[in-house]
Amino acid sequence: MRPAIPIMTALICAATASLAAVPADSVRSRVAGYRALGAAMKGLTEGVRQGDAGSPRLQAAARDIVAASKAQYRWFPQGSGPQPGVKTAARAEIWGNAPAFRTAQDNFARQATAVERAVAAGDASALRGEIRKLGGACKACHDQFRTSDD
Ligand code: ASC
Repeated sequence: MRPAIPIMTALICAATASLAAVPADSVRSRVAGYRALGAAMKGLTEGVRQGDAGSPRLQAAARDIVAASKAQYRWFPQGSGPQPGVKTAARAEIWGNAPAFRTAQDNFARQATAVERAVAAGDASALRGEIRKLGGACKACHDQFRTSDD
């Protein structure tokens, strides 16, 4: 029964390899992630514009934004950058200057949490300030790491 372990190892390795996404799949899932994030941002900003500060709807939007800010760390696997046959707005600097991209991601994640706290506190004025800073974190990353805002 000695070969049992190497065979199992080979099967597990094969299964794991088949889970590795092709670049187009990575692009598709991050675009879907950013769409959901954009929808949550819209819900948040529209709610606040209508005078809402801490409703369950706003709490859900903030929760979605925090969830996206955590998930985004998995949205840019190696090999999912610009290349022939792949349409992506992600710039090569994401991988070429990984520490700077990580800093931008961290800034966004930290500010998403600040927004969630402000929603929990229900203070409209403080919340507006945190949302403005959150938009700044989105923009900073777009300016440096995204080809265009289409
Ligand atoms: C938003 C949103 C973005 C950012 C960006 C900031 O509300 O959907 O992509 O803010 O516009 O410049």
